[in-house]
Amino acid sequence: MPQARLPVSLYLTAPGSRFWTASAPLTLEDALARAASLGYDAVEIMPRDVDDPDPEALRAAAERRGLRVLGFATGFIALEHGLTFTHPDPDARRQAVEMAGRCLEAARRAGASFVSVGLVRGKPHPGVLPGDAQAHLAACVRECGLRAGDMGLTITLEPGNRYETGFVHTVDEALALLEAVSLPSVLLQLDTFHMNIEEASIAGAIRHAGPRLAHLHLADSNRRAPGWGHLDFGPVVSALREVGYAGAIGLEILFTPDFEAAAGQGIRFVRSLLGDRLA
Ligand code: LER
Ligand code: MN
Repeated sequence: MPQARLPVSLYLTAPGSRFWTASAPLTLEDALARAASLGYDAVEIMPRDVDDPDPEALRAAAERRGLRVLGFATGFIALEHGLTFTHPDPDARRQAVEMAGRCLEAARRAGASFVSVGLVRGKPHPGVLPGDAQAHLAACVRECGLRAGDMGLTITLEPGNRYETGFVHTVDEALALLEAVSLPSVLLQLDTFHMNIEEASIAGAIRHAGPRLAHLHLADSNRRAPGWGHLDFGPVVSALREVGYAGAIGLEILFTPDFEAAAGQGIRFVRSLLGDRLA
């Protein structure tokens, strides 16, 4: 039985977001229309805030164009509110988890299947011992994982580069956290841009993730569209096939020189590399 068509999603940030891969100055409606016309199957969203954009309105706008909303990101909790899972103040950590819970609810209402945990992990704080920070992080991710499980959603933990987050830079570190959290609703999300900085081998990291790999972000070495940097994606594809990856390919890229050119390069590259199916 051939695998269903490999979905390709485009990572969008809500207008006004402070996230550095912020979509070009397009309205979300415009970005959805262009993504659909370029042949994307789905989008992921970094909201500007809880319920911004409105989840039902986002779902309707996406579905009108034949797009699925695949996932939400929680980075806004850190970027817009300064709340993180490793904050020294227990009340700030509790608020961060509450906001992640509201992001899960928004994702459910938008028809998404996962919520990613990246920047909300935070950065080391002088008043927090490393061991305590790890314990706080595991406790917060576990609470989010329990809520996600109750809603039929997945928390995807994405190792990030050391310049953006202070914790969980590699697959090894992410697997240790998954082990500590030990919930089927908490899985891995990998990103070739981050792996190029932090891993000894991108293909090796994908193989190491194996069946825990729930989602993949693709970008080249310079976070531009794949094919516009120096990464060799051949070994990445081989590793995805070896682990039987059956998720989507998410293009999380800088929209340079402009949205159309970058997003167009992204989907053309993925389809030329993978065709319609990974298997
Ligand atoms: C988000 O998917 C990402 O890759 C990071 O830059 C922020 O968490
Ligand atoms: Mn990513």
